[in-house]
Amino acid sequence: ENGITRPKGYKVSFHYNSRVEDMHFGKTHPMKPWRLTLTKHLVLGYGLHYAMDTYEAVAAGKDQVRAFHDPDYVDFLAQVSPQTFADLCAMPRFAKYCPPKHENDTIDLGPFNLSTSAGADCPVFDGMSTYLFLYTGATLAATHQLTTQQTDIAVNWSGGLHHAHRGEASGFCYINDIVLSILDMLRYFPRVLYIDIDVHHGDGVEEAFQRQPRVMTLSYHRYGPYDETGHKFFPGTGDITDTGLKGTVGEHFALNVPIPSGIDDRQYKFLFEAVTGRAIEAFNPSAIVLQCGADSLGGDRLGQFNINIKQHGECVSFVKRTRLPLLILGGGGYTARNVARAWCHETALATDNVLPDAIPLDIVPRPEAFQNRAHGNGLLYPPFQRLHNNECKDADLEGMVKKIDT
Ligand code: ZLV
Ligand code: CA
Ligand code: ZN
Repeated sequence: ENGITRPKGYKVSFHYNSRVEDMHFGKTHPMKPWRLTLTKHLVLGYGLHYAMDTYEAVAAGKDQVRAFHDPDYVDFLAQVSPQTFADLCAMPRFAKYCPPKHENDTIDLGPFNLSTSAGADCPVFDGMSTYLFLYTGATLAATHQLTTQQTDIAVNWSGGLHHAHRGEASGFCYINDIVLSILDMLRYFPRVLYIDIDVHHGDGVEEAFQRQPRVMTLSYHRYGPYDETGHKFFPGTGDITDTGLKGTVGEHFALNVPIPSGIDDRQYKFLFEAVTGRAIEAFNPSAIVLQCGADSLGGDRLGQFNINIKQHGECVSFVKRTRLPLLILGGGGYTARNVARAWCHETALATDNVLPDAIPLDIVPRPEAFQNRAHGNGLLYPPFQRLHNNECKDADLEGMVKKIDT
């Protein structure tokens, strides 16, 4: 009676474990697992769980994580906590990964780019092992559903942590669940296309597959100097000329769409559909992984785009229309109420449901999170306009599409 129906002719599976919600990266850290709680409240409140097969995620095994990551790094992650950190660092096996200390360091870095100092990108926090292996387990279970053809679209909003490297954490990402998923997929699918609409460059995934012509990576991201000091927007890679490792079979299997700040819906739609459409045509993928980082939305605490939830969702719909096996993952997203709105809306799109636009406030345990005097309680609102000055010229964007096309 809530009007939610299962999609006709295909299946969607949803992978989640509420234990990821209790984590705190630190008081001032922008990554808030609380956004996943809000997302869950909306998804369940609207009744979208009736439209999918839902699975409670279990932790990934260390052996599974070793399929990409360095064995010493995996052992460290499996044991680390604020209590064990110092002792682990002192062990000869891990001490060799500790960088030398400099006198005027503001944060002291441990091994693998991890740190217990407040203000670190990749802090060591209580329960972090549990958190890492759970979001990874959810992505691997979702992947298994796809590779065994038990589902057509699999969703894990707690995954999509695209910056993690083989032996190092980076940018709030510790285990690269995306790389692990694609490695599994390559055993069943001839070619996998990875698409990344997080506002940051999907560097960890691109790097992992830079010699692999069976994986094409395509990232849309803010790129270029962003402040008075000329500092680059994190992680600083993903130039348009970066198309994969030169002189290897992987060359031409990476695509990057670097975007200035303030891009609006119309411009993003143009770029996304032109470039993604051409990539699908040329690469002819057998499956697609879509990282839906919600920090590309206007009003995000870290992002600098002016994209609305509706357009963010249209990227999902565009990819879904290929009817290829599809893995949908989360990623960044730092204005929690908007992250939850976007990912709930995209869960509805995945299951072919249309939700009433005003969030019924009685469906969520914390209605105040979705009530706003200025913007109301719409699911697709507030619309984000010109929060950042639009530095994107149509002619430049068209030039970019032409350049990528060659
Ligand atoms: O959304 O961070 O700029 C996927 C994702 O793509 C940096 N980090 C690096 C370079 C030197 N550090 C700065 C250290 C800052 C540490 C704490 C913040 C704290 C408060 C407010 C903002 C930040 C912050 N950190 C903003 N941008 C950064 C980036 C990392 C961005 C990762 C994006 C992850 C989940
Ligand atoms: Ca991106
Ligand atoms: Zn991001």
